[in-house]
Amino acid sequence: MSYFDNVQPIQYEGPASVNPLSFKFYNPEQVVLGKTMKDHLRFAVAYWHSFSANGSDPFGAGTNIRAWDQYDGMELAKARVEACFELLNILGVEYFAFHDRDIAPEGSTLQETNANLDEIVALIKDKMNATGKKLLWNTANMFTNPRFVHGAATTNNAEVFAYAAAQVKKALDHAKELGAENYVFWGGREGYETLLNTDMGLELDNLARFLHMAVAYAKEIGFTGQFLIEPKPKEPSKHQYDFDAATTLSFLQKYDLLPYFKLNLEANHATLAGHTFEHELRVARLNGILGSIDANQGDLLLGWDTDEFPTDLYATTMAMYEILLNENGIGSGGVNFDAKVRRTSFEPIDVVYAHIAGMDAFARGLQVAAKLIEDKVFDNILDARYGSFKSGIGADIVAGKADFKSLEAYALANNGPIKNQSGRLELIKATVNQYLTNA
Ligand code: XLS
Ligand code: NI
Ligand code: NI
Repeated sequence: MSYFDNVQPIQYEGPASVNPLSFKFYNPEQVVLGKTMKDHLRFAVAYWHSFSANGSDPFGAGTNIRAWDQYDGMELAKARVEACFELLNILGVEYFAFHDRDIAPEGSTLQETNANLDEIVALIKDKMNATGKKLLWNTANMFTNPRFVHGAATTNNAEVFAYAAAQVKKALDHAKELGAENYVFWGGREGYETLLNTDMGLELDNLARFLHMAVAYAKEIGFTGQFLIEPKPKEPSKHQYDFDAATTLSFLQKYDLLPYFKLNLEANHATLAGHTFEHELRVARLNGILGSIDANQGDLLLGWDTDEFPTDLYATTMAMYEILLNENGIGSGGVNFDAKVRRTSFEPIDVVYAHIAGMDAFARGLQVAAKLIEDKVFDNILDARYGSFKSGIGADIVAGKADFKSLEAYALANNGPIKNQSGRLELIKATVNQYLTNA
């Protein structure tokens, strides 16, 4: 049976096509800067948004019409696996990502829960073998169940810490079993509501202990996928410890975890933290920890994680620019659609349209970013803007040949007024617009 209206695999038809079930920009085998689009982008479908969510919001019930909802329990879990592989086939997407609790229902004991998981993981493994689809990453959901009310690795309750460890241990076994290329830690409840009852020092030390245990266990079982931390400043926690890329970087450094972790950066989390997505990608890239991305976008008028499908070409261009400049591009990571259809887009076909929209937005962003790089647009801007550090006193500063005394002597000897150059911001923005429309 088909969960997506018997839609046939989507083909590239080019920007002029009026067929809504076609790619306008995503042409998987097209080579851009020496690599196919498919290999640059490594798209992934997120299980939780596309197969587990029902379209509910805090004020209203689910609206999504999904044929798998005729089942429940393990039958529902199995139907979702079918639906997932059907969608991957329709979209020509090679990767998917899931939380443990997305794929199988919890039982009444941890033993039962794990048995449910094992059964579905075996089914997923068969599907992967039959289709060649791959797991970009898996993760443990340690935020939905009420036991995590005070956190998981940063809880005040040691029993919860132990339970969380057991959960991640199992998730790592499954990561290994399915050949996951990464494993993600997103700490939705790893934060606090008020310092009045919080031992921040202990909580952060415990988080580091927990992550070191994960590193040790992965080594023990021979799981070689990349560990990723996904920063987010808030929601559901009021203050989340992995606030943004820079905060997470300093945490990793302090606790000697930097060799084992990179970041999974999400567009909407960046904006919640008061940054652009490209800011987060730049911070990660400059520090060698850009691992993967969760592709979505927020809404400027809303202050929460709306997880909309990414359609803003300006944003996807700037994101792809950072990824193209990253050593080895997105590497073992990918462009994971951590995005959901709006509550008003409740038909199954909307899930297909939404992914096409996101894939085309990233493909177009890739094309424009590649052209900006080929034409050295930003290189030229930076060369001109920072030219003062190429010769004279600037070159001495960069070479480490200057100190306060030599700089004071220089400043005293140059009595004329200092001249600055225009930043030419409007001209630069107009140039980017030209590339967006013509590249
Ligand atoms: C929530 C996060 C979550 C992670 C995986 O805001 O984006 O979905 O990607 O736990
Ligand atoms: Ni995410
Ligand atoms: Ni998110």
